[in-house]
Amino acid sequence: MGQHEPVDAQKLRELDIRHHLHPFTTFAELAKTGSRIITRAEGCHLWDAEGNRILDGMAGLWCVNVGYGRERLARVAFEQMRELPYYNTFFQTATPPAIELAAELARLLPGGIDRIFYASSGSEANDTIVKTIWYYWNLMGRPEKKTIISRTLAYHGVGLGSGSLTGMSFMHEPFDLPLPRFVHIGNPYWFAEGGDLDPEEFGRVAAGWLEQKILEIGPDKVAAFVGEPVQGAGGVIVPPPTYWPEIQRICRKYDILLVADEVICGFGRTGRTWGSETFGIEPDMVAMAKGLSSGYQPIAAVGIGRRVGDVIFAAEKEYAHGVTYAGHPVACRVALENLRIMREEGLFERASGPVGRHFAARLAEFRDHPLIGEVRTCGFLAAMEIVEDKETRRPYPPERRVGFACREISIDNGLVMRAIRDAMVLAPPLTITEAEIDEMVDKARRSFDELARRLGR
Ligand code: PXG
Repeated sequence: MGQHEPVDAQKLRELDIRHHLHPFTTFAELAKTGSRIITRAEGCHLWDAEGNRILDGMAGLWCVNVGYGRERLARVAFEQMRELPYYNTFFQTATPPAIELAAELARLLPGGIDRIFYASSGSEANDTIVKTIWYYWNLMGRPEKKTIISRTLAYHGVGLGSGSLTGMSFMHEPFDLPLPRFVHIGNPYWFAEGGDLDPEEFGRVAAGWLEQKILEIGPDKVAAFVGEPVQGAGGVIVPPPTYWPEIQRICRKYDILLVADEVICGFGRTGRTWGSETFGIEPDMVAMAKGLSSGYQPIAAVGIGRRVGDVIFAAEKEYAHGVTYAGHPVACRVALENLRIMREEGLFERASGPVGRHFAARLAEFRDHPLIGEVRTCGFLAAMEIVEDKETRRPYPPERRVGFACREISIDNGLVMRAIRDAMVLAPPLTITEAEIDEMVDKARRSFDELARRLGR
């Protein structure tokens, strides 16, 4: 690996603290610790500036579905940059990659979702969805039907609209969000909220909160319900199987649009191409990003089904929305090649095959660990809940930050796990092998054991 220049990590850390504001970071805390600087990656592993080799249990930020180091993606980006590095899709122009990717997504998407609008991030995709929902009801002559319902602990992005859909109070309070007309209901988090109900019953109860909220606001005022099939950043909240069919029924009953945020679940994460397929959701619109390009290029998209698509397509009116990089030819070319790799290697379904079963079975071993109150998996998504009391599912007080401590121990052990509250989360590249899953489980076990020792358990 002689082509890799050594980096002066200390110097970089100083510059980083001085000039670089990181997302979702307490700057004063970072100034004390400094950043871990990641310099290269291959397959499912990262290397930091000190030369440590780390298994990436999070596929970057839930996005590097085909793994790192794909020459083919680098090559198509290089070739597209040489041929046509940029042209826009405004003013009645288009480029071949933008058209071809739209057609490919229309082919892949479920249930008649066949029109694609591009963006550069999941947040922009969800802002597009918010505006398109409102535009649709305006075109339908129902301008009062505008309230959008999403859920607490939902993550839909950071824009003014997408950030309002998001249901995290720590992201709302500093920025005076949510905007008016955004309303949140509880989420189907059985482990934390289910009490004595069995998961199936709790799933129906949690879906019932949607109906209650619709009736409280008035069905004539409710425009849409937006949800992630599995809530990712909220803590890999896997809904009971009774939840989504009931949500679907309620949306139909009250004539409310149903939107699936597939930014994490899309492109094979749950063991089918779409989370909507895994959970039997028939959305009117979907948001896509992350796995669309496996993170090799910043690209996102909105898929629009017939109900909304036919109306906005037929309107004798400009759809006055879109960004400079919508349908960026390099990003679209890379996404197309990424989808080709996923198809050739069976990655859309890999999480529901033998390797996915190995992932679920090995992680299930942690149910016997003294710290772990629940292990839940869905495809290549997993959460392991650290609790103070396994019987009552009682968590540690948040100020003890045991999840954060576990994450630090884990990285030192050579595994990136994400801590969401005290749920330790995994979402590895879909290319992970059985041997790498074993490596992941060994490193996670050492981390849990070390944490247990520190907690005196
Ligand atoms: N929808 C979902 C379901 C997401 O998970 C977004 C939209 C927004 O995408 P952009 O590209 O604007 O970030 C996301 C993003 C975390 C974490 O800490 C999760 C995300 C982003 C950053 C951090 O788990 N998800």
